[in-house]
Amino acid sequence: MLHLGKVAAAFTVAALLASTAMAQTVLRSSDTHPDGYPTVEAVEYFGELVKDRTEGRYAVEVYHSAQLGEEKDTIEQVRSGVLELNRVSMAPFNGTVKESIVPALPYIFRSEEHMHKVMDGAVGDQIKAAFENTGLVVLAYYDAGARSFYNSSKPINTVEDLKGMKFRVIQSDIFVDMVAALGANATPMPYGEVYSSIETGVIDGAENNFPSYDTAKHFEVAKHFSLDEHTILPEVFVMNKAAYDQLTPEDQRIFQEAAKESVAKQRELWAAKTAESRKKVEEAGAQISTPDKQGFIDAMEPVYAKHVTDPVLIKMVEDVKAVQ
Ligand code: GTR
Repeated sequence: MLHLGKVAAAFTVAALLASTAMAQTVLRSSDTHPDGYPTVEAVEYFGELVKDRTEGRYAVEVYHSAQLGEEKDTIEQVRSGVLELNRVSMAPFNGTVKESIVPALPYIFRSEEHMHKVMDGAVGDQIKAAFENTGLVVLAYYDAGARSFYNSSKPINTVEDLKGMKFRVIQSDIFVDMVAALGANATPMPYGEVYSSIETGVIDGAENNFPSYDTAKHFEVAKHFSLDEHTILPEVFVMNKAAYDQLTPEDQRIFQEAAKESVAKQRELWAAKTAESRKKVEEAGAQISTPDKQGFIDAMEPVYAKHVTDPVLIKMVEDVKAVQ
């Protein structure tokens, strides 16, 4: 008995020593997209860099495929600290972080390069500062390309063609008003409900980029894709502020540096995935039309008139336009 007790005690001590040596804080991160999607890979890459550079004191686990819930719910989780990290679109923040409205405005960016310059510069920093007031630290902005409309019934070549149609939009008033300004009807709903809603005819279609259209399989139920590219809205990778504030200054530097390197990685992955997805959906029968964007741009005036009234936002819109 005595002997066994000693063995057990020795085991316990050994286990304790081992766990102290490896003391590791695991940070959980959510993503609505499946494994292998550029945002999932970018956060995993961030996690590897952090693990390496903190000698294993921190590790990141990515819960992809909406395992922890739809974006709106996981945003609440990361704000309250149930989750430490989260990768989501900027749009669901439009109602809580007013500065996040600016990159969500239709046709605000002339191109993806323009968006990169803006988000990497002073306007991007201004948006980051605004997020801190809601208990979140923005670690990175990632690419989400341009969003365009797709539907199950017909090709869209002009604004007229959209009249009376019903589209799912991401949960943001800017998107609801944008669709209304085009003469169509918007239904905000979680991403995970879009496929079946199109399939059952509850909506005619939705709007998104090629990688989402592909990986969420929306192309199977909505084969008409109209490349109107109304929004070039970046993604955001955030950390709960209380969790971030607990890091030592040196660890914060490691996290920031790793996040920055993950942005470069994500941009490469994004470009490749966009081309791959476009090819795949075309081969599967998606019909891509390229409308003249001017009519769409002209129709957006009421969206700006309604949402860009605050002097801070008016100035930000001017600043964005001034970026060459
Ligand atoms: C995607 C984005 C997701 C999600 C989705 C949606 O482009 O990457 O984070 O917001 O759109 O439309 O809900």
